[in-house]
Amino acid sequence: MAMNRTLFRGSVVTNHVVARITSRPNLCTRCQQRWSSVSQRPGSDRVQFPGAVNSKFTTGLKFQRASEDDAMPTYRILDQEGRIVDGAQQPPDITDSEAIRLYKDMVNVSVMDVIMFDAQRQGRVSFYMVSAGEEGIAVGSASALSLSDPIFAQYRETGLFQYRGFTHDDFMAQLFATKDDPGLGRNMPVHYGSKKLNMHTISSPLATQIPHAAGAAYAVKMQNMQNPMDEQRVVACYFGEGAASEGDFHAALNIAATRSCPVLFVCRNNGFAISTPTLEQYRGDGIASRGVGYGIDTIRVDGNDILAVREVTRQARELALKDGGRPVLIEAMSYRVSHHSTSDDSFAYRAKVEVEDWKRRDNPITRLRKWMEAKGIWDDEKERNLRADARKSVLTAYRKAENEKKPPLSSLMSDVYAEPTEEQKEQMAKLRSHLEKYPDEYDVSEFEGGMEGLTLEKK
Ligand SMILES: Cc1ncc(C[n+]2csc(CCOP(=O)(O)OP(=O)(O)O)c2C)c(N)n1
Ligand SMILES: [Mg+2]
Repeated sequence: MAMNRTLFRGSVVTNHVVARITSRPNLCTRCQQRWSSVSQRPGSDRVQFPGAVNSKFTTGLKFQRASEDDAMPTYRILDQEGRIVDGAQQPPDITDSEAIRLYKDMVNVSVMDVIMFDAQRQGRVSFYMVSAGEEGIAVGSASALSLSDPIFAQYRETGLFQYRGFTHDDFMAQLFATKDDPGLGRNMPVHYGSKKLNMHTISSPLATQIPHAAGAAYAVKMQNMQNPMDEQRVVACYFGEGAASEGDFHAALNIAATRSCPVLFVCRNNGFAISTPTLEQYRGDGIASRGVGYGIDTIRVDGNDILAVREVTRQARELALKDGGRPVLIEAMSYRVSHHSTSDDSFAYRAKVEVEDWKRRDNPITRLRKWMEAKGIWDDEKERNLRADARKSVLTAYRKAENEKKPPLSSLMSDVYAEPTEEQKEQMAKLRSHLEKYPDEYDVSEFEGGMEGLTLEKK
């Protein structure tokens, strides 16, 4: 019998196939007015305190206990075997070619991840983080966004970049910190960004992107209002459940809710914040319950089911644009199959058998593959070709980037002040004389322009 309940840490998968986005209670318009005066009417059955305008009076003294409530259900379309769970529902709204595209993007991410994880082990790059097990969340949600929707990501959403059109050359330029890296090698590997693709650069301090996204969504709301004939945009913001423990998460959700900002908060709940399992991170019902707490329309989805993630994101985007805008929270349940990063050995804090079990039992890539095979649009030969092509493309870009020049030496100090300061000029002069004094110790030829690249000029 097919398993229809998968235990994510702290939640249960159900076969509910209606994308039931848990909506905030229907407040009357008067209650939503900022300056409305609330007074208690004689005989009213509910509280009219300004802080809880729709609460019924009760004589029963009962503490609300989260542990007694059912966990929010987890929406899915496919089961672990890639079969449609509920045949009575509309079939997935996706063309064969789009499904194949999603599949190819997930495989490309996973092939690159394996190569780059090994590259770090060989000392070719300093650091790397894989998305193993979570490729479906990034690729599936990206496919339901508009290319013009600004994205604020964490670091385990490589599939977003892949789907939007980041090439293997783009990935490698950042990973090897070449002259073609728009960040000029100032960030750690995997901190991608792309102005062209409307993707803000990833930042290491956890959760900082969440208030940024709420603020950007407020700006986008204004633009949507001022230019109603233009394509209406939303902001998409990604983070892990661990990042949701930061104060920034709470501030961002509250401001987005109170200012009705069109932003999709997409939380990847993969069971861990490095070595801290979710059981030790919180006691509530995942991250989804927090969305409801902030009055935000919220849904939980099976992150290993890419078709479900795509459908939920599509509907969430529509909802976020309704009535001038509002935030929506999506909690995508998954499991972090790999170590946290190349700096981590997860078998120090979790059993290998648990990881092997997840790998064998459930995976967004194999799930979609099974669905496509049953439809007759995928087979072993296509699979072999896809993997061979992906590997070849990654390795070609890898070799090219490895031999590429580094950013010019001046990038050590450029972009700090509009005009170079006297102090900066002095430091550059000192650096120049040091390099000239010890030419055998420093190979400046690997930096673009060599010694010429030391000139600190106004752009
Ligand atoms: C403010 C801050 N605190 C701590 C860290 C160290 N740190 C990096 S990743 C991470 C875990 C984040 O977990 P989660 O948000 O669930 O993302 P996941 O790695 O599971 O994808 C921690 C604690 C950090 N980068 N920034
Ligand atoms: Mg996590």
